[in-house]
Amino acid sequence: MIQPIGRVSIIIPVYNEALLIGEILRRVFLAELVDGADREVVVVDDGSTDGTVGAIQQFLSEHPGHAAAVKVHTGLVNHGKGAALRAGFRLATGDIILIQDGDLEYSPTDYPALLAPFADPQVDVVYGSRFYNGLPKDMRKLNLLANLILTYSTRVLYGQRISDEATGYKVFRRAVLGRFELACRGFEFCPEFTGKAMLAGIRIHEVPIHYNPRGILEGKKIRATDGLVAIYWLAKVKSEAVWGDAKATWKRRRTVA
Ligand SMILES: Nc1nc2c(ncn2[C@@H]2O[C@H](COP(=O)(O)OP(=O)(O)O)[C@@H](O)[C@H]2O)c(=O)[nH]1
Ligand SMILES: [Mg+2]
Repeated sequence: MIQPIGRVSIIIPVYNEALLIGEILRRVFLAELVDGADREVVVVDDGSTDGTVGAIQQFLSEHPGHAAAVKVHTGLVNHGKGAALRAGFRLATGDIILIQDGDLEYSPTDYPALLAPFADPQVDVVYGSRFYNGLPKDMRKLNLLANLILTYSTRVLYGQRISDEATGYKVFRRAVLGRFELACRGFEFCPEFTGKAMLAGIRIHEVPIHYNPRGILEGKKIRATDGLVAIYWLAKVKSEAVWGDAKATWKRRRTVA
């Protein structure tokens, strides 16, 4: 059975992206989706100091036709990418949530490929994989290593073979958010979401995507320490589940005895 896709909520977390946010918004609106789908764009800024909010307003005044499809959430205090995403999810009304980073590392021309699998009602989560067809060009060695370790740790801890755990392109049915709670504030959104989705028995589908890496000088905020925090979160989510199961079994035994 083929299921039509309704609204796609594109969530864009931005922190100090004044130079790029206008261009990414332009690309987001230019991009094709899939037949029958329409888009809603939710931009979440928390405490940017470089004029990002002004750049968003400028885009909207130059493209009044898009304004009705854009929600802008701003906060004065910086809480991190995870907190921004969770704020965005609360504002989203679409059937499908698509996370779009506010830089130019990921290309909205991949939307049709990312959305097509949802025609199958069995598919709940799709990741765009940077490693599907081998190693991406120009990724820094340390980044590459961190990504490979994270993906390998996911396989070992959760038993599901995916090729790119930390990808920015994570797309899922909004209903998935009702199946587990998220507590992340920073970059640990990725391991928390992956771990909890896998524990909920959800199979993560992957499609190949394009990737154009940027460096710290170009505004990248993630650091090597975030890779360590991500591995910690993969292990934490898993161990909390194992511990929770053990406690439940112990309680059941005590009630029976
Ligand atoms: N709202 C918000 N967005 C953030 C924060 N940190 C990073 N981002 C955004 O998250 C996206 C990914 O950040 P980036 O540094 O490129 O990390 P990477 O692509 O995961 O390596 C970009 O759009 C950033 O602007 C934050 O503290 N708050
Ligand atoms: Mg990025």
